[in-house]
Order: sequence, then structure tokens, then C-alpha cells
Amino acid sequence: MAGSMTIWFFVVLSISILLSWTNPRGETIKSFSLSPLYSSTQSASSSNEDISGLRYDFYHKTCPQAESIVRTHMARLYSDHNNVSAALLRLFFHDCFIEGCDASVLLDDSNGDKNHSIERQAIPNQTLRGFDKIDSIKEELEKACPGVVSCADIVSIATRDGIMLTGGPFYPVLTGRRDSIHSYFNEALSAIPRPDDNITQTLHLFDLRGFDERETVSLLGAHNIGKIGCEFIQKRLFNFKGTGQPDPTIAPDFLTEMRMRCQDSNRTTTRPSSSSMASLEMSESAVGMSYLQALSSSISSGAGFDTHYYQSLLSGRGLLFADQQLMANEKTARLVRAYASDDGSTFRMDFARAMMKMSGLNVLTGSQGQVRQNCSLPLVSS
Ligand code: HEM
Ligand SMILES: *[C@@H]1O[C@H](CO)[C@@H](O)[C@H](O)[C@H]1NC(C)=O
Ligand SMILES: *[C@@H]1O[C@H](CO)[C@@H](O)[C@H](O)[C@H]1NC(C)=O
Ligand SMILES: *[C@@H]1O[C@H](CO)[C@@H](O)[C@H](O)[C@H]1NC(C)=O
Ligand SMILES: *[C@@H]1O[C@H](CO)[C@@H](O)[C@H](O)[C@H]1NC(C)=O
Ligand SMILES: *[C@@H]1O[C@H](CO)[C@@H](O)[C@H](O)[C@H]1NC(C)=O
Ligand SMILES: CC(=O)N[C@H]1CO[C@H](CO)[C@@H](O)[C@@H]1O
Repeated sequence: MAGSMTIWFFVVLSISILLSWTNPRGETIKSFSLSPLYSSTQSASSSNEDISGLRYDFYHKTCPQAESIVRTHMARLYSDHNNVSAALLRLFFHDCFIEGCDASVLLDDSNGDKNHSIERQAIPNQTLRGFDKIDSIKEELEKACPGVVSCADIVSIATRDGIMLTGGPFYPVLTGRRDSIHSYFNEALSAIPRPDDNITQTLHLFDLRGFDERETVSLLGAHNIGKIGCEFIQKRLFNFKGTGQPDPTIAPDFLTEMRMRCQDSNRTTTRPSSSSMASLEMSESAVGMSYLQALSSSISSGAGFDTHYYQSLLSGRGLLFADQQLMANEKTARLVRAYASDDGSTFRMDFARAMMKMSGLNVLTGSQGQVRQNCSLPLVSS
């Protein structure tokens, strides 16, 4: 027991050192308070595993360079197109929300498990991007350590590294996830919150995954970066809930702006095409892609993970109905105001902690699942 505590202390210490060493913004490690998340798990195991069976630096013997390969590769991808960070962050969210962080979202329909049909095609997932980026990281890892590093770990680590690259907070990602054999179409349909969901429904779906209001509000801060297809806000702009009118909660000047942006998507397109995609991202040169500010006339601060998402909500400038709904509930509105009112450190801390939590959702470990060789295909052929 004493031994395991010593090991644990060392792990926390090394995570701390890593944090202070890697974090460009120099956020203090102490305020991360890792202990509440993990201390209760000490007794569950004799090593540095957390309760889900993940470990710190799982690959240190089998593929010591694994995490640095991901980091280097992500830096390269990001310098080509900084939108990679947003794409992977959304991919990560969808993967973890559907049956846990098991890379099930990556499975292709061209092979494997026909019966389960495919998450990748499921309704909320259709506009997911970045599969090819995960594939390219995997390819490099397969060269270095064949069959060792799971696709699920790649998604979690690459997402964290992508967040860092946009100036977001660092958080430690434990490893040892295994990949699912199946994809989960039906779960995908019901588990992922929809852009038109009200706050009750959104909170409910996050609660089903163990996230409270505060964690939910901080996670939605992921919408600080990235872009959004006009089809997701079309109804709000022109025909809200069948009224033939726009959503009355949209600030009028913002409505005009958004309608201008989304004009040519008034066609009946079901799939986003490049022409119907209102790119809400900043110019490629901006650090991060602060989509809400891109819509407003203000100049972006250039920081991806600042508080502009929450500030936008305060002034009725949320893009999705689900975003703006954070102001429709007393508790979540209070959290939005709190995040918007300081220098961003509260949000960054909460976001980092909630992301750590999400990266451990229902993971497969030990002998569960498998380690795919190709992230699009299960190992066993059907
Ligand atoms: C109520 C919950 C949520 C809803 C309804 C929602 C919905 C959406 C929608 C409709 C888009 C636009 C997709 C497109 O145009 O292709 C989007 C983008 C995005 N979402 Fe969410 N989302 C939610 C929560 C989250 C969470 C929890 C995260 C991550 C922790 C996240 C990360 C992202 C990112 C990074 C993008 C930009 C993707 C890109 O630019 O490629 N979202 N979301
Ligand atoms: C598909 O799955 C169901 C139940 O999970 C099973 O009964 C059925 O036989 C499967 N069909 C095929 C074609 O494998
Ligand atoms: C990122 O941007 C580039 C060029 O701006 C575009 O070709 C690519 O499709 C985008 N990728 C993603 C994942 O959105
Ligand atoms: C929110 O949405 C849920 C499910 O779509 C619905 O049952 C509920 O009545 C809605 N609540 C409010 C307050 O609109
Ligand atoms: C969008 O299309 C509908 C039907 O085709 C039309 O009635 C409406 O005026 C159009 N709206 C805009 C803003 O072009
Ligand atoms: C992985 O599988 C996909 C889908 O079958 C295929 O297109 C791709 O070429 C494969 N990648 C590698 C590196 O084998
Ligand atoms: C938002 C979106 O893209 N929805 C589509 C998801 O996929 C289904 C069919 O697979 C389409 O019917 C939806 O329009």
C-alpha cells in the first residue's frame, strides 16, 4: 500500500513536471488538482492505473517514442492546416460519447462489421472530419512499433496536442485504451446532442455520460474553435420551429450577419458541400479558428481558447441553438457569466479537467477489444 502510494505520488509529480514544462501559458499545476480525480482509485490497483485501467505513459516500454511521434506529427499537420485541431477535437467528442473512447467512430463501412452499420455515417456524425489525419499518425506509429499503439489512444493524445497547438490548456492523457471491434450506429443516433436540442435535453445527454452542469458548460467551450456548416443553423435563421420566423433570441445585428454568411446555403442540400459550408473560421493565418468572432465584426484576439465563446453567448450571439440555450437555464447561465468574466483561467482549468474525464469514458483496457493495425478496419475479418 505504502509502495503504491509512493509510485502514485511519483506519477502525479511527473505529470506535474510535465505540465509546467510543456504548458506555454505556464498555468500552475497545483490548480489542476489532479488528486480529486484520481486519489480514490489508488486502492483499486497496485500500480499507477486509474480506475478505468488506464496508466500514465502506458507505452514507455513497448513504444517509448509513441507520444512524441504523435506530438511531432500533429505539429506538422497543424502547420499545414490549423483546422486539424478542431476536426480532431470534435472527432474525439463523438468517439467518447458513443460507447466510450474506443475509436469506434473511426471504423469504415467498406469492410468489417456490416451488421452494426456504421457510426461514421450516423446522423450527427456526417460532417466529422479528420479521419485521414488519424490514419496518417497511425501509419507512422505502425512503422515505429507495429501493432502496439491503439487508435483510441491516438485520438485522445492527438486531440490533446491539437488543443495545445491552438493555445489551449495542457492536460495529461493516460494511455492503454484498446480499440473496439464494433461500430455503434444506433447509439450514435441517440447519444450525441443535437444542434437544436434545448438546454434540458443537452444537460440530460451529458448527465448520462456523468457530466454535471459545470463540466457541460466548460466542454461546450470547445466551440471556441472550428467552423460550422450553415445547415446546422438554417432553421434558426429562417424558420425557427416552423414559425417561418427566425429564433427570437438571436440578436438582430447578428441575425443579419449570419444570414449574409449563410445565404447560398438556402438550397435544399442535405450534405454539406464546399459551397454550402459557411466557413466561420478566421483566415488561415489566425491562431486557432475562433468562429464566433469571425461572425462578429470585431477583430479576433487570435486566441483559440479564450473566453470569446462565452462572451458571445452573453450578447445573444451563440451560433447553434444549443449553444445559446446555455443562457436559458439559471445555473448554466451563471457558469457562462463566470467563465466570461475572468481572464479565461477558470474556463481553461475546467475545460482541461473535463477533457481528462471525457478521455477516460468507458474505455476498453487490458484484454478487452483489440489494437487495430488500420484505424478504419477491425482486425478480425468478417
Ligand atoms: C450540445 C452539445 C453539442 C452540439 C449540439 C454540437 C454540435 C456541433 C455542430 C453542429 C458542429 C458543426 C459541425 C459541422 O459544421 O461540420 C460542431 C462543431 C464542433 N464541435 Fe460541437 N457540439 C456539441 C458539443 C461539443 C463538445 C462537447 C465538443 C468537444 C469537447 C465539441 C467540439 C466541436 C468542435 C471542435 C467543432 C468544430 C469542428 C470543425 O471545425 O471541424 N462540440 N458542433
Ligand atoms: C445482426 O445482429 C443481430 C443481433 O445483434 C443478429 O441476430 C443477426 O443475426 C445479425 N445479422 C447478421 C447478418 O449478422
Ligand atoms: C482545412 O482547411 C483546408 C484548407 O483551408 C481544407 O482543404 C481542408 O479540407 C480543411 N480540413 C478540415 C479537416 O476541415
Ligand atoms: C426540451 O426538449 C425535450 C426533448 O426534445 C422535450 O421533451 C422538452 O419538452 C423540451 N423542454 C422545453 C422546456 O422546451
Ligand atoms: C430560401 O428558399 C425559400 C424556398 O425556396 C424561399 O421562399 C426563401 O425566400 C429563400 N430565402 C432566402 C433568404 O433566399
Ligand atoms: C486502411 O483501410 C482503409 C479502408 O479499407 C483503406 O482504404 C486504407 O488504404 C488502409 N490503410 C492502410 C495503411 O492500409
Ligand atoms: C446533419 C446531417 O448531416 N444529417 C444527415 C445525417 O445522415 C443522415 C443519413 O445518414 C441524413 O438523412 C441526415 O440528413
